[in-house]
Amino acid sequence: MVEVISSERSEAVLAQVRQAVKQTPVYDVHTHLYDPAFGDLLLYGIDDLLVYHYLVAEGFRQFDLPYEQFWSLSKEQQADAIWDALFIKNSPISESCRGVLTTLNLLGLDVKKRDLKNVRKWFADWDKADYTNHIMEKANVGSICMTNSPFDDLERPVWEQGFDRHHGFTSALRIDPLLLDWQRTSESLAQWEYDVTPELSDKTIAGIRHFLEDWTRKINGKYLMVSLPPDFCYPGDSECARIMESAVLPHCRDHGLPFAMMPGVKRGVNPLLKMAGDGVSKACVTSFSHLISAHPDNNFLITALSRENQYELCVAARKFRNLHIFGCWWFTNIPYLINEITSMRLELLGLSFTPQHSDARVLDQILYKWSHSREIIADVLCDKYTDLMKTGWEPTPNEVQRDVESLFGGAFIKFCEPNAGESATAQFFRRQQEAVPGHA
Ligand code: RAT
Ligand code: ZN
Repeated sequence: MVEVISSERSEAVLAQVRQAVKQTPVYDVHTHLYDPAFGDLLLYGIDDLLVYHYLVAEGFRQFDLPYEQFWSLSKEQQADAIWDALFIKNSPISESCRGVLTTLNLLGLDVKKRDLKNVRKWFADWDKADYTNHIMEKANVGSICMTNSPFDDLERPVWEQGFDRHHGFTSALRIDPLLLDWQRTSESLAQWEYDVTPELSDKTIAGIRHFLEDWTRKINGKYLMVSLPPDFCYPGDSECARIMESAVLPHCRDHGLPFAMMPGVKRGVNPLLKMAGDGVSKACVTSFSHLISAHPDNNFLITALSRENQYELCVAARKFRNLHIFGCWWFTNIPYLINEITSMRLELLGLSFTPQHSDARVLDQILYKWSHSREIIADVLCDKYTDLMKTGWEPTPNEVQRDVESLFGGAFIKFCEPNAGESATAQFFRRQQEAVPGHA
Protein backbone atom coordinates (compact mmCIF):
# COMPACT_ATOMS: atom_id res chain seq x y z
CA MET A 1 0.00 0.00 0.00
CA VAL A 2 1.25 3.50 -0.82
CA GLU A 3 2.06 5.72 2.14
CA VAL A 4 -1.09 7.52 3.34
CA ILE A 5 -1.31 11.29 3.72
CA SER A 6 -0.20 12.61 7.13
CA SER A 7 -2.91 13.77 9.47
CA GLU A 8 -1.52 17.37 9.33
CA ARG A 9 -1.80 17.35 5.54
CA SER A 10 -5.28 15.96 5.59
CA GLU A 11 -6.37 18.48 8.26
CA ALA A 12 -4.98 21.25 6.03
CA VAL A 13 -6.97 19.99 3.03
CA LEU A 14 -10.18 19.82 5.07
CA ALA A 15 -9.61 23.34 6.43
CA GLN A 16 -9.23 24.47 2.85
CA VAL A 17 -12.50 22.75 1.87
CA ARG A 18 -14.33 24.55 4.67
CA GLN A 19 -12.78 27.86 3.69
CA ALA A 20 -13.68 27.42 0.01
CA VAL A 21 -17.30 26.56 0.87
CA LYS A 22 -17.54 29.62 3.12
CA GLN A 23 -15.82 32.06 0.78
CA THR A 24 -17.01 31.01 -2.66
CA PRO A 25 -19.95 33.15 -3.78
CA VAL A 26 -22.96 31.16 -4.83
CA TYR A 27 -25.38 31.45 -7.74
CA ASP A 28 -28.79 31.00 -6.11
CA VAL A 29 -30.54 29.32 -9.03
CA HIS A 30 -34.15 29.36 -7.81
CA THR A 31 -35.74 31.94 -5.52
CA HIS A 32 -38.94 33.94 -5.24
CA LEU A 33 -37.01 37.16 -4.65
CA TYR A 34 -37.26 40.22 -6.86
CA ASP A 35 -34.90 42.83 -8.21
CA PRO A 36 -35.36 45.88 -5.90
CA ALA A 37 -36.88 47.73 -8.88
CA PHE A 38 -40.05 45.67 -8.23
CA GLY A 39 -40.65 47.72 -5.07
CA ASP A 40 -42.98 46.06 -2.60
CA LEU A 41 -42.70 42.69 -4.33
CA LEU A 42 -39.24 42.32 -2.80
CA LEU A 43 -40.04 41.25 0.75
CA TYR A 44 -37.66 41.75 3.66
CA GLY A 45 -37.69 42.35 7.40
CA ILE A 46 -38.87 40.60 10.54
CA ASP A 47 -42.62 40.59 9.81
CA ASP A 48 -42.16 38.95 6.41
CA LEU A 49 -39.69 36.51 7.93
CA LEU A 50 -42.26 35.50 10.55
CA VAL A 51 -45.26 35.18 8.23
CA TYR A 52 -43.31 32.97 5.77
CA HIS A 53 -45.72 30.21 4.77
CA TYR A 54 -43.40 27.54 6.18
CA LEU A 55 -43.93 29.15 9.61
CA VAL A 56 -47.65 29.76 9.12
CA ALA A 57 -48.18 26.00 8.73
CA GLU A 58 -46.27 25.39 11.97
CA GLY A 59 -48.07 28.24 13.75
CA PHE A 60 -51.48 26.69 13.07
CA ARG A 61 -50.35 23.53 14.87
CA GLN A 62 -50.11 25.65 18.05
CA PHE A 63 -52.71 28.43 17.60
CA ASP A 64 -55.97 28.35 19.39
CA LEU A 65 -57.50 30.48 16.61
CA PRO A 66 -59.98 29.75 13.82
CA TYR A 67 -58.31 29.98 10.39
CA GLU A 68 -60.38 32.97 9.32
CA GLN A 69 -59.50 34.93 12.42
CA PHE A 70 -55.78 34.56 11.74
CA TRP A 71 -56.21 35.62 8.12
CA SER A 72 -58.16 38.72 9.14
CA LEU A 73 -55.19 40.02 11.18
CA SER A 74 -52.71 42.56 9.80
CA LYS A 75 -49.27 41.28 8.78
CA GLU A 76 -47.76 42.62 12.00
CA GLN A 77 -50.45 40.95 14.12
CA GLN A 78 -49.94 37.64 12.30
CA ALA A 79 -46.19 37.95 12.93
CA ASP A 80 -46.92 38.59 16.64
CA ALA A 81 -49.11 35.47 16.81
CA ILE A 82 -46.41 33.33 15.19
CA TRP A 83 -43.68 34.78 17.40
CA ASP A 84 -45.76 34.10 20.49
CA ALA A 85 -46.75 30.54 19.50
CA LEU A 86 -43.46 29.33 18.03
CA PHE A 87 -40.77 31.33 19.82
CA ILE A 88 -42.20 32.27 23.22
CA LYS A 89 -44.64 29.51 24.18
CA ASN A 90 -42.43 26.81 22.62
CA SER A 91 -38.72 26.66 21.85
CA PRO A 92 -38.06 27.49 18.18
CA ILE A 93 -36.63 24.10 17.28
CA SER A 94 -37.92 23.58 13.72
CA GLU A 95 -35.70 24.44 10.75
CA SER A 96 -37.91 27.38 9.73
CA CYS A 97 -37.88 28.83 13.26
CA ARG A 98 -34.15 28.27 13.63
CA GLY A 99 -33.78 30.06 10.29
CA VAL A 100 -35.30 33.26 11.70
CA LEU A 101 -32.87 33.16 14.62
CA THR A 102 -29.83 32.47 12.43
CA THR A 103 -30.87 35.40 10.24
CA LEU A 104 -31.21 37.79 13.17
CA ASN A 105 -27.96 36.57 14.68
CA LEU A 106 -26.08 37.10 11.41
CA LEU A 107 -27.53 40.60 11.24
CA GLY A 108 -25.99 41.30 14.65
CA LEU A 109 -29.25 41.24 16.65
CA ASP A 110 -29.30 39.65 20.09
CA VAL A 111 -31.99 36.96 19.90
CA LYS A 112 -31.82 35.97 23.57
CA LYS A 113 -33.52 39.26 24.47
CA ARG A 114 -36.65 37.97 22.69
CA ASP A 115 -37.41 41.63 21.96
CA LEU A 116 -39.58 41.67 18.84
CA LYS A 117 -40.31 45.41 19.11
CA ASN A 118 -36.64 46.32 18.98
CA VAL A 119 -36.00 43.94 16.12
CA ARG A 120 -38.78 45.69 14.17
CA LYS A 121 -37.16 49.04 14.85
CA TRP A 122 -33.81 47.82 13.54
CA PHE A 123 -35.30 46.83 10.17
CA ALA A 124 -37.28 50.06 9.78
CA ASP A 125 -34.20 52.19 9.07
CA TRP A 126 -32.96 50.45 5.92
CA ASP A 127 -33.19 51.61 2.32
CA LYS A 128 -34.29 48.65 0.17
CA ALA A 129 -31.57 48.86 -2.48
CA ASP A 130 -28.78 49.28 0.11
CA TYR A 131 -30.24 46.46 2.14
CA THR A 132 -30.28 44.16 -0.90
CA ASN A 133 -26.57 44.71 -1.50
CA HIS A 134 -25.83 44.36 2.19
CA ILE A 135 -27.65 41.02 2.47
CA MET A 136 -26.20 39.59 -0.74
CA GLU A 137 -22.72 40.45 0.43
CA LYS A 138 -23.26 39.08 3.93
CA ALA A 139 -24.81 35.85 2.60
CA ASN A 140 -22.04 35.64 -0.03
CA VAL A 141 -24.63 35.15 -2.75
CA GLY A 142 -23.21 36.46 -6.02
CA SER A 143 -26.31 36.17 -8.13
CA ILE A 144 -30.01 35.50 -7.51
CA CYS A 145 -32.35 33.94 -10.05
CA MET A 146 -35.90 35.28 -9.75
CA THR A 147 -39.06 33.33 -10.59
CA ASN A 148 -40.87 35.53 -13.07
CA SER A 149 -44.47 34.95 -14.03
CA PRO A 150 -46.22 36.90 -16.79
CA PHE A 151 -49.45 35.66 -15.18
CA ASP A 152 -48.80 37.61 -12.01
CA ASP A 153 -50.84 40.82 -12.13
CA LEU A 154 -48.46 42.65 -9.80
CA GLU A 155 -45.30 41.62 -11.60
CA ARG A 156 -46.40 41.89 -15.24
CA PRO A 157 -46.82 45.69 -15.35
CA VAL A 158 -43.26 46.21 -14.04
CA TRP A 159 -41.84 44.22 -16.97
CA GLU A 160 -44.15 45.97 -19.40
CA GLN A 161 -43.02 49.35 -18.20
CA GLY A 162 -39.31 48.41 -18.14
CA PHE A 163 -36.66 49.20 -15.52
CA ASP A 164 -32.90 49.28 -14.95
CA ARG A 165 -31.92 45.81 -13.87
CA HIS A 166 -29.85 45.13 -10.76
CA HIS A 167 -26.65 43.34 -11.83
CA GLY A 168 -27.13 40.63 -9.18
CA PHE A 169 -30.49 39.30 -10.44
CA THR A 170 -31.24 36.91 -13.30
CA SER A 171 -34.66 35.66 -14.46
CA ALA A 172 -36.48 32.41 -15.05
CA LEU A 173 -39.78 32.26 -16.93
CA ARG A 174 -42.40 30.50 -14.80
CA ILE A 175 -45.27 29.02 -16.79
CA ASP A 176 -47.41 26.91 -14.43
CA PRO A 177 -50.79 28.35 -15.55
CA LEU A 178 -49.91 27.73 -19.20
CA LEU A 179 -49.25 24.03 -18.61
CA LEU A 180 -51.60 23.26 -15.74
CA ASP A 181 -54.69 25.34 -16.46
CA TRP A 182 -54.81 25.88 -20.22
CA GLN A 183 -58.57 26.45 -20.46
CA ARG A 184 -58.42 29.51 -18.23
CA THR A 185 -54.98 30.64 -19.43
CA SER A 186 -56.12 30.62 -23.06
CA GLU A 187 -58.48 33.45 -22.11
CA SER A 188 -55.62 35.53 -20.70
CA LEU A 189 -53.46 34.97 -23.78
CA ALA A 190 -56.35 35.87 -26.07
CA GLN A 191 -56.93 39.02 -24.02
CA TRP A 192 -53.27 39.94 -24.49
CA GLU A 193 -53.86 39.59 -28.25
CA TYR A 194 -52.21 36.25 -28.91
CA ASP A 195 -54.01 34.27 -31.57
CA VAL A 196 -55.18 31.34 -29.44
CA THR A 197 -58.38 29.43 -28.67
CA PRO A 198 -59.01 26.83 -25.92
CA GLU A 199 -58.56 24.10 -28.55
CA LEU A 200 -54.91 23.14 -29.09
CA SER A 201 -54.87 23.66 -32.87
CA ASP A 202 -51.69 24.44 -34.87
CA LYS A 203 -52.68 28.10 -34.83
CA THR A 204 -53.02 28.08 -31.04
CA ILE A 205 -49.65 26.37 -30.62
CA ALA A 206 -48.10 29.08 -32.80
CA GLY A 207 -49.78 31.71 -30.57
CA ILE A 208 -48.36 30.06 -27.43
CA ARG A 209 -44.92 30.08 -28.99
CA HIS A 210 -45.21 33.80 -29.73
CA PHE A 211 -46.14 34.38 -26.13
CA LEU A 212 -43.12 32.38 -24.92
CA GLU A 213 -40.81 34.25 -27.31
CA ASP A 214 -42.05 37.66 -26.21
CA TRP A 215 -41.65 36.89 -22.53
CA THR A 216 -38.32 35.11 -22.81
CA ARG A 217 -36.99 38.21 -24.55
CA LYS A 218 -38.67 40.69 -22.23
CA ILE A 219 -37.24 39.14 -19.05
CA ASN A 220 -34.04 37.72 -20.59
CA GLY A 221 -35.01 34.34 -19.13
CA LYS A 222 -32.21 31.90 -18.35
CA TYR A 223 -34.57 28.92 -18.29
CA LEU A 224 -38.29 28.11 -18.34
CA MET A 225 -39.89 26.41 -15.38
CA VAL A 226 -42.96 24.66 -14.03
CA SER A 227 -43.91 22.86 -10.83
CA LEU A 228 -45.78 19.66 -11.63
CA PRO A 229 -48.35 17.63 -9.70
CA PRO A 230 -47.38 14.08 -8.67
CA ASP A 231 -49.71 12.56 -11.27
CA PHE A 232 -47.90 14.12 -14.26
CA CYS A 233 -47.57 11.37 -16.80
CA TYR A 234 -45.59 11.05 -20.03
CA PRO A 235 -46.27 9.92 -22.68
CA GLY A 236 -49.83 11.07 -22.32
CA ASP A 237 -52.43 13.17 -24.02
CA SER A 238 -53.05 15.64 -21.19
CA GLU A 239 -53.10 19.28 -22.27
CA CYS A 240 -49.99 19.72 -20.13
CA ALA A 241 -48.01 17.05 -22.02
CA ARG A 242 -49.27 18.31 -25.38
CA ILE A 243 -48.34 21.95 -24.75
CA MET A 244 -44.99 20.86 -23.38
CA GLU A 245 -44.20 18.79 -26.47
CA SER A 246 -45.54 21.08 -29.14
CA ALA A 247 -44.71 24.54 -27.76
CA VAL A 248 -42.48 24.63 -24.68
CA LEU A 249 -39.80 22.14 -25.66
CA PRO A 250 -39.45 23.40 -29.27
CA HIS A 251 -39.19 26.94 -27.86
CA CYS A 252 -36.46 25.84 -25.41
CA ARG A 253 -34.58 24.09 -28.21
CA ASP A 254 -34.74 27.09 -30.51
CA HIS A 255 -33.49 29.42 -27.80
CA GLY A 256 -30.95 27.02 -26.26
CA LEU A 257 -32.72 27.22 -22.89
CA PRO A 258 -33.19 24.46 -20.31
CA PHE A 259 -36.63 23.50 -19.09
CA ALA A 260 -36.85 23.18 -15.29
CA MET A 261 -39.42 20.85 -13.78
CA MET A 262 -40.32 20.64 -10.09
CA PRO A 263 -42.40 17.49 -9.59
CA GLY A 264 -44.24 16.34 -6.50
CA VAL A 265 -46.29 19.27 -5.24
CA LYS A 266 -49.92 18.61 -4.33
CA ARG A 267 -51.49 22.06 -4.35
CA GLY A 268 -54.21 23.01 -1.88
CA VAL A 269 -54.21 19.89 0.32
CA ASN A 270 -55.63 22.18 3.01
CA PRO A 271 -56.99 25.31 1.29
CA LEU A 272 -57.79 26.89 4.66
CA LEU A 273 -54.04 27.35 5.11
CA LYS A 274 -53.87 29.33 1.84
CA MET A 275 -50.28 29.38 0.58
CA ALA A 276 -49.18 27.13 3.46
CA GLY A 277 -51.67 24.46 2.43
CA ASP A 278 -49.71 22.64 -0.31
CA GLY A 279 -48.49 19.09 0.25
CA VAL A 280 -46.29 16.45 -1.33
CA SER A 281 -46.61 13.09 -3.05
CA LYS A 282 -44.23 10.84 -4.89
CA ALA A 283 -43.99 11.62 -8.61
CA CYS A 284 -43.41 9.18 -11.45
CA VAL A 285 -39.70 9.38 -12.33
CA THR A 286 -40.26 6.92 -15.18
CA SER A 287 -42.43 9.55 -16.89
CA PHE A 288 -39.62 12.09 -16.59
CA SER A 289 -37.13 9.57 -17.97
CA HIS A 290 -39.42 8.98 -20.96
CA LEU A 291 -39.76 12.70 -21.55
CA ILE A 292 -36.02 13.30 -21.34
CA SER A 293 -35.18 10.30 -23.47
CA ALA A 294 -37.68 11.38 -26.15
CA HIS A 295 -36.10 14.87 -26.29
CA PRO A 296 -32.32 14.41 -26.47
CA ASP A 297 -31.91 17.91 -27.90
CA ASN A 298 -33.53 19.55 -24.90
CA ASN A 299 -31.82 20.20 -21.58
CA PHE A 300 -33.81 19.52 -18.40
CA LEU A 301 -33.36 20.74 -14.84
CA ILE A 302 -35.19 18.84 -12.10
CA THR A 303 -35.66 19.19 -8.38
CA ALA A 304 -38.11 16.73 -6.83
CA LEU A 305 -40.16 17.43 -3.73
CA SER A 306 -40.58 13.92 -2.45
CA ARG A 307 -37.77 12.28 -0.52
CA GLU A 308 -38.83 8.98 -2.08
CA ASN A 309 -38.02 10.28 -5.58
CA GLN A 310 -34.44 11.36 -4.88
CA TYR A 311 -32.65 8.06 -5.47
CA GLU A 312 -34.48 7.20 -8.69
CA LEU A 313 -33.83 10.71 -9.94
CA CYS A 314 -30.09 10.38 -9.32
CA VAL A 315 -30.06 7.14 -11.29
CA ALA A 316 -31.98 8.85 -14.12
CA ALA A 317 -29.32 11.60 -14.17
CA ARG A 318 -26.65 8.92 -14.60
CA LYS A 319 -28.51 7.78 -17.75
CA PHE A 320 -29.27 11.16 -19.29
CA ARG A 321 -26.60 13.80 -19.68
CA ASN A 322 -29.31 16.28 -20.67
CA LEU A 323 -30.67 16.15 -17.10
CA HIS A 324 -29.21 18.31 -14.33
CA ILE A 325 -30.48 17.88 -10.78
CA PHE A 326 -30.61 20.89 -8.47
CA GLY A 327 -31.51 21.86 -4.92
CA CYS A 328 -33.19 20.40 -1.87
CA TRP A 329 -36.58 21.93 -2.29
CA TRP A 330 -39.12 23.11 0.33
CA PHE A 331 -39.95 20.11 2.61
CA THR A 332 -36.60 18.52 1.73
CA ASN A 333 -34.78 21.70 2.76
CA ILE A 334 -34.09 20.47 6.29
CA PRO A 335 -30.62 19.49 7.56
CA TYR A 336 -31.51 15.83 7.97
CA LEU A 337 -32.50 15.45 4.32
CA ILE A 338 -29.97 17.90 2.85
CA ASN A 339 -27.27 15.75 4.40
CA GLU A 340 -28.74 12.52 3.06
CA ILE A 341 -29.56 13.84 -0.41
CA THR A 342 -26.27 15.68 -0.92
CA SER A 343 -24.22 12.63 0.13
CA MET A 344 -26.20 10.39 -2.19
CA ARG A 345 -25.86 12.79 -5.12
CA LEU A 346 -22.10 13.14 -4.64
CA GLU A 347 -21.73 9.37 -4.46
CA LEU A 348 -23.84 8.74 -7.56
CA LEU A 349 -23.11 11.80 -9.69
CA GLY A 350 -19.76 13.17 -8.53
CA LEU A 351 -19.78 16.94 -9.04
CA SER A 352 -22.26 17.10 -11.93
CA PHE A 353 -25.25 18.57 -10.07
CA THR A 354 -26.19 21.70 -8.10
CA PRO A 355 -26.68 20.80 -4.45
CA GLN A 356 -28.76 23.74 -3.36
CA HIS A 357 -30.97 26.70 -4.16
CA SER A 358 -32.57 28.82 -1.46
CA ASP A 359 -36.19 29.13 -2.64
CA ALA A 360 -36.14 32.28 -0.49
CA ARG A 361 -39.28 34.42 -0.57
CA VAL A 362 -37.93 37.01 1.84
CA LEU A 363 -34.55 38.57 1.06
CA ASP A 364 -33.06 38.11 4.54
CA GLN A 365 -33.73 34.35 4.31
CA ILE A 366 -30.72 33.88 2.04
CA LEU A 367 -28.62 34.49 5.16
CA TYR A 368 -29.91 31.43 6.99
CA LYS A 369 -30.66 29.22 4.03
CA TRP A 370 -27.13 29.53 2.71
CA SER A 371 -25.37 29.42 6.04
CA HIS A 372 -27.26 26.27 7.07
CA SER A 373 -26.69 24.64 3.68
CA ARG A 374 -23.03 25.65 3.48
CA GLU A 375 -22.43 23.99 6.83
CA ILE A 376 -23.85 20.67 5.62
CA ILE A 377 -22.25 20.83 2.18
CA ALA A 378 -18.86 21.43 3.85
CA ASP A 379 -19.37 18.44 6.19
CA VAL A 380 -20.40 16.13 3.37
CA LEU A 381 -17.54 17.28 1.12
CA CYS A 382 -15.04 16.80 3.95
CA ASP A 383 -16.24 13.20 4.34
CA LYS A 384 -15.78 12.61 0.64
CA TYR A 385 -12.30 14.17 0.44
CA THR A 386 -11.34 12.19 3.57
CA ASP A 387 -12.32 8.99 1.77
CA LEU A 388 -10.17 10.07 -1.19
CA MET A 389 -7.20 10.84 1.03
CA LYS A 390 -7.41 7.34 2.52
CA THR A 391 -6.38 6.08 -0.92
CA GLY A 392 -3.36 8.39 -1.01
CA TRP A 393 -5.06 10.91 -3.37
CA GLU A 394 -4.36 14.46 -2.21
CA PRO A 395 -6.59 17.19 -3.67
CA THR A 396 -4.70 20.41 -4.43
CA PRO A 397 -6.09 23.79 -3.27
CA ASN A 398 -6.92 24.66 -6.87
CA GLU A 399 -8.81 21.44 -7.35
CA VAL A 400 -10.83 21.98 -4.19
CA GLN A 401 -11.67 25.54 -5.27
CA ARG A 402 -12.65 24.31 -8.75
CA ASP A 403 -14.93 21.63 -7.27
CA VAL A 404 -16.69 24.05 -4.92
CA GLU A 405 -17.23 26.57 -7.72
CA SER A 406 -18.74 23.81 -9.77
CA LEU A 407 -21.25 22.96 -7.01
CA PHE A 408 -22.04 26.62 -6.30
CA GLY A 409 -23.13 27.56 -9.80
CA GLY A 410 -20.35 26.53 -12.16
CA ALA A 411 -21.93 23.22 -13.19
CA PHE A 412 -25.31 24.92 -13.49
CA ILE A 413 -24.04 27.70 -15.77
CA LYS A 414 -22.13 25.20 -17.88
CA PHE A 415 -25.27 23.09 -18.27
CA CYS A 416 -27.52 26.05 -19.07
CA GLU A 417 -25.07 27.77 -21.41
CA PRO A 418 -23.11 24.89 -22.95
CA ASN A 419 -21.68 27.04 -25.71
CA ALA A 420 -20.32 29.63 -23.33
CA GLY A 421 -19.03 26.67 -21.23
CA GLU A 422 -15.92 27.25 -19.18
CA SER A 423 -15.71 30.92 -20.03
CA ALA A 424 -19.19 31.72 -18.62
CA THR A 425 -18.38 29.92 -15.38
CA ALA A 426 -14.95 31.50 -15.09
CA GLN A 427 -16.45 34.92 -15.77
CA PHE A 428 -19.12 34.46 -13.10
CA PHE A 429 -16.61 33.59 -10.39
CA ARG A 430 -14.06 36.21 -11.52
CA ARG A 431 -16.75 38.90 -11.34
CA GLN A 432 -17.68 37.70 -7.86
CA GLN A 433 -14.08 37.65 -6.68
CA GLU A 434 -13.54 41.17 -8.00
CA ALA A 435 -16.57 42.34 -6.03
CA VAL A 436 -15.04 41.11 -2.76
CA PRO A 437 -13.86 44.17 -0.77
CA GLY A 438 -10.08 44.32 -0.61
CA HIS A 439 -9.59 42.26 -3.76
CA ALA A 440 -6.43 43.49 -5.53
O1 RAT B 1 -40.94 26.69 -1.43
C1 RAT B 1 -41.88 27.45 -1.62
O2 RAT B 1 -41.86 28.61 -1.20
C2 RAT B 1 -43.12 26.93 -2.28
O3 RAT B 1 -44.15 27.74 -1.93
C3 RAT B 1 -43.18 26.94 -3.77
O4 RAT B 1 -43.27 28.23 -4.23
C4 RAT B 1 -42.14 26.33 -4.56
O5 RAT B 1 -40.89 26.74 -4.19
C5 RAT B 1 -42.37 26.60 -6.03
O6 RAT B 1 -41.53 27.24 -6.66
O7 RAT B 1 -43.41 26.17 -6.52
ZN1 ZN C 1 -39.94 27.86 -5.46
